[in-house]
Amino acid sequence: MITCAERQEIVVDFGQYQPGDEVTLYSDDVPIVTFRIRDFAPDTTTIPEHLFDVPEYKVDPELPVKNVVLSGMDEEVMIDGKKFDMQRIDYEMPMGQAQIWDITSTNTMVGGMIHPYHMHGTAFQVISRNGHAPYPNETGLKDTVSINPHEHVRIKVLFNVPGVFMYHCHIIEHEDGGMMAQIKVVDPKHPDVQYHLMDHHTLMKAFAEERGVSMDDLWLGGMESYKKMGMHM
Ligand SMILES: [Cu+2]
Repeated sequence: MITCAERQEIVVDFGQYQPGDEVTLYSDDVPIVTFRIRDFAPDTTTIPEHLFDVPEYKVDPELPVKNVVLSGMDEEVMIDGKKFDMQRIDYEMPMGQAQIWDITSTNTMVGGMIHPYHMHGTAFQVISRNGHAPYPNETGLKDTVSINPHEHVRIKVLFNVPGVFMYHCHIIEHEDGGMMAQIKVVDPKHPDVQYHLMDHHTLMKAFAEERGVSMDDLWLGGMESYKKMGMHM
């Protein structure tokens, strides 16, 4: 299975088809994409046995395991018990040092829900699922990994660039509803760099001006979620 935003590189062999044939890729019963076969030349390329060397990140023994808890459904989605706040840094870590992150989902409602956990600014390595080896198709570097209910997925995280980055569930209703957090990656050579974090009022004002409407008439996905939770956005 591939969850939303997960990337896969796939080679499809259309060699058994004829020009004029149509081939449709389905996800369960839903057609995703239709290929219309036209004239084509044979391609005798063979796929190499070994595709990619996964870099061996050495985990820094000084960095403890960082836990991330994805919780809730609908309006109540959160990371580590908090909804996203544009002006809050949720975690800091040094640039250039690898750390193990343990991502879990406490969500078991309606048979459970998978959260595709995504990180900006880096590519991580999946090292285990509930203590077992990851799926064969997730042994390369990734930026999104599926988290099943009550599962603990351990990943090795290493940032090579300083800055402020997001980590979040990649289901759009969940990220809009606040299942997002921010990490500040600190370059040990320049630990005092300050970042200006955008505030919601400035953002909404700019949107309103761009669209030529009053701020009261603006609506952004996710705002209702914050309101229903009794939070100011
Ligand atoms: Cu989610």
